[in-house]
Amino acid sequence: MFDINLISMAGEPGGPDREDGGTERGVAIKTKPKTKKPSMYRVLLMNDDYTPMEFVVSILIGIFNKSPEEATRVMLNVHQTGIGTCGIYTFEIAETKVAQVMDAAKRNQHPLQCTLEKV
Ligand code: TYC
Repeated sequence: MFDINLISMAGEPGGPDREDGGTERGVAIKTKPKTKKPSMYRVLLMNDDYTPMEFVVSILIGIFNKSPEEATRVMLNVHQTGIGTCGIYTFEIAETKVAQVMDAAKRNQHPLQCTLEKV
């Protein structure tokens, strides 16, 4: 997004009153890129009593790009506390990963639940 900022206008208060015989007239503008950080979303995995630990680890490796060691650590944290973070992403990516987890769980008939929350 670009914002057009008025700098000054010849002949106006604060403007550049030129006595050098310049012939340019009108408005001086500059464009400033307006950068806005995207909102971030935490993808959460819920514990349940039935989804096999190995399945959760495979989800964390395959969808969240974790190493086997990190995937095991995250899975055990969810298993012990009831909930845990898989990662933090922009909305579209977070939403896609939640859908991928839910789809894989459904296809394999596991009750695994995954949601997102705004950071
Ligand atoms: N609690 C499950 C078991 O004992 C393992 C598990 C871990 C399930 C994490 C879901 O998000 C989960 N088989």
